Amino acid sequence: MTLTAKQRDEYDRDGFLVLNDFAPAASCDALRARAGELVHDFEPSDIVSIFSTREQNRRSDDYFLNSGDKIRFFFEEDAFHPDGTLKQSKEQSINKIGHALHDLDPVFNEFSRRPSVERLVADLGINRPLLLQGMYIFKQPRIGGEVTCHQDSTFLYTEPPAIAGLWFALEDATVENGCLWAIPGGHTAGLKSRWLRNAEGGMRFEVFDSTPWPEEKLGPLEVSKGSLIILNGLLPHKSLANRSSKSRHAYTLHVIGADCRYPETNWLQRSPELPLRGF
Ligand SMILES: O=C(O)CCC(=O)C(=O)O
Repeated sequence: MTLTAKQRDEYDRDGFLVLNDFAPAASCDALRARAGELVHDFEPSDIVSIFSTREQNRRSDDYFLNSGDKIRFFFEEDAFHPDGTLKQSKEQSINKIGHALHDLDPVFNEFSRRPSVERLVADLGINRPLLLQGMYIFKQPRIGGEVTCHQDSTFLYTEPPAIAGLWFALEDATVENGCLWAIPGGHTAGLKSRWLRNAEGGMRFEVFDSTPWPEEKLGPLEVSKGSLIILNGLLPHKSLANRSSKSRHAYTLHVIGADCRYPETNWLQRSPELPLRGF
């Protein structure tokens, strides 16, 4: 067992769990170095998709919607001058890389499929796990955008809603540089909305509960490099903009059980050439 009974109880009660020192510093550095190489090799000139970190404004363009089985690069909203040129180097302008890093890149594959991660997922009770989404988040100094309060199950919907998000801190994450915030126990209040594909194209939200988030209940999850935060898919969480001079890199891996129904109307889809895999 990776998790103690107490930790399991804590996860069930709060909807999240922090495991300090889960990933060795050298592994965090290896992921950071690999992300740096991917960005270095990325040619940004023909990419017009700016990833909006305000979820409701997320640009529903093909570049994003077809990235479930690719490695693609999404810019910070504040990365551009009005004339469309980058304010800073591309290395300082990328919001995230997604969404199949764990299947397509050998370094991220190795990290994501380590026995320690596999044991952890088994301890969470996820049967026949499938690694759905692998994403590198930069939270750039000064321009790292806010991620508004949301539940991951809104975007990665399953029936029943059973998904775990593994959020690995590759650098210290503090209030200053935009750490995660979460509502302890907020996962018990049910799913508020679902983001799904329209039959005629594009995306829409289906709203089940339109009451505002009780944001006064959000608490900061400040963690040090190497920590892992496990997030229940129904847990309301967010992160504030990073206006500091420090980046806040993180790698996230979302895992579902193969026994859950994963609708074809979810935005993240795989081509038959790259089916979802477990460990
Ligand atoms: O890393 C962040 O700032 C937010 C990530 C997040 O909430 C998510 O990917 O669901």
